[in-house]
Amino acid sequence: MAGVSELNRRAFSGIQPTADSLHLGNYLGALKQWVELQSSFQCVYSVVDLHALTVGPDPAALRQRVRATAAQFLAAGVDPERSILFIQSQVPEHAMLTWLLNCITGFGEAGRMTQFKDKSARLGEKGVTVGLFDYPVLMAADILLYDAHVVPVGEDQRQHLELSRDLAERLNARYGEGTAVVPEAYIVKSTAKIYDLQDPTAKMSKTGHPSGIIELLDEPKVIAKRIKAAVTDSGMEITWDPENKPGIANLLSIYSALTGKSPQQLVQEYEGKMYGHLKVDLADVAVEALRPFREKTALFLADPSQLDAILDQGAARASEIARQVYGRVAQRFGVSVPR
Ligand code: ATP
Ligand code: LTN
Repeated sequence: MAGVSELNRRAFSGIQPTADSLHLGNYLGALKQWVELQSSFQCVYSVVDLHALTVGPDPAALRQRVRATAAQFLAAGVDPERSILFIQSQVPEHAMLTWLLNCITGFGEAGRMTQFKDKSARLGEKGVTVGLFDYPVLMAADILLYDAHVVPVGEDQRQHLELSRDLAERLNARYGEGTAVVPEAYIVKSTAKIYDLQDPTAKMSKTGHPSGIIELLDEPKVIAKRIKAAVTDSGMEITWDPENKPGIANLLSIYSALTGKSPQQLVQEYEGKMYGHLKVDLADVAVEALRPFREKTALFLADPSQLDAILDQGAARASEIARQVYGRVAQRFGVSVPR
C-alpha cells in the first residue's frame, strides 16, 4: 500500500451508470479499493455516462442512474471533501482528448480488445456502433486527462488498462517525455473477479441473470435468498479449491472480503460443517454489511440539492485539472487550445 508521500500522486477510476444498483462485483472488485486509496492518493472518481451511451440507454433512465450511481459512491465511502467526484459528461475535455488519442490508436489495436469482440459478437454487425469500438480509447482519455498513476479496477479491465499504458507511452515517444503519465492498474487479486452465483465460471455482471447477482441495493431478504440458492459444487467438504470447487471458492472469497478473514481461516472455522451452514452465515454477513450502504444511498438520493452541490463542486475541480492537461497535450499535437 502506498505511503503518505503519495498523496501528490493521483488515482482515477470510473463506473458506468448502466443499472439502478451496483452489484457485489463492482463493490468488491473496484469501489472498496476506491475508498481505501483515498488515504494515500489524490483520488478522482467519475460516473462515466459517456461510456454508458454505448449501450443505447433511455435518456430519462440514464439521467436517473447517473444520480443513483453517484449516491452509491458516496454511500460506499467516497469522501467528496478529500476526493473529486464528478459526472464525466460535465467535463468536455474527455471527448476532446479521445479524438486526439483516436488519431494515434491503431484500428487493429482497438479491434483486439476482447470486451469489444465479445460484445460485438453478441450484437451482430448492425448493432455495433463506432462508440462501442472506441470505448477503450475514451477510457484511456479519462485516465490520462488526470495524469493518474493508479487505476483501481476489476480484472476484466486489465486489457483496457494495457491500452491506456501503450497510448501514454506512445504520446511520450512521439510528443516528448512528460506528455502523459503512464498509469498502472491497481487490481486486488482476491476480489479481482467475483463470479455469478448461478454460474461460478462467469463473472458477476449487470447483464447476467438476476439470480446470479447480489445488487447492493437489494432488500435483505432478496440478498439472503440469492446466497442460499447459490450453485455449489459436488462433494460436501468446505475447502479452498477455486479450480475444482468454483462455487464454494466464490462464496469464500466474498465472505473473506466482507469480514477480513482469510479463506483458509474460514475453511478451518467450517471444518466438518455443511455447505448450507456457510451459506446461512454468509447471507447474514452480506445483509448486515449492505444494510448501512442501502440506508446511506437512500439518504443521499433524498437530498437532491446536496447531491447536486457535491457533483457541481466535483466537476469544477475535475475541470481545472482536465483543462490544464488537455492544454498541454493539444499544444504538443499542434492543435489549438480552447480559450
Ligand atoms: P458489468 O460487467 O457488471 O455489467 P461493467 O464491468 O461493464 O459492468 P462497470 O459497471 O463500469 O462496467 O464496472 C465497474 C467496475 O467494477 C470495474 O472496475 C470492473 O472491473 C468492476 N467489476 C465489474 N464486475 C466485476 C466482478 N464480477 N468482479 C470484480 N470486479 C468487477
Ligand atoms: N470501462 C470501465 C469503466 C471506466 C473506467 C474508466 C475505469 C470508464 N473509464 C477509467 C477506470 C478508469 C468498466 O468498468 N467497464
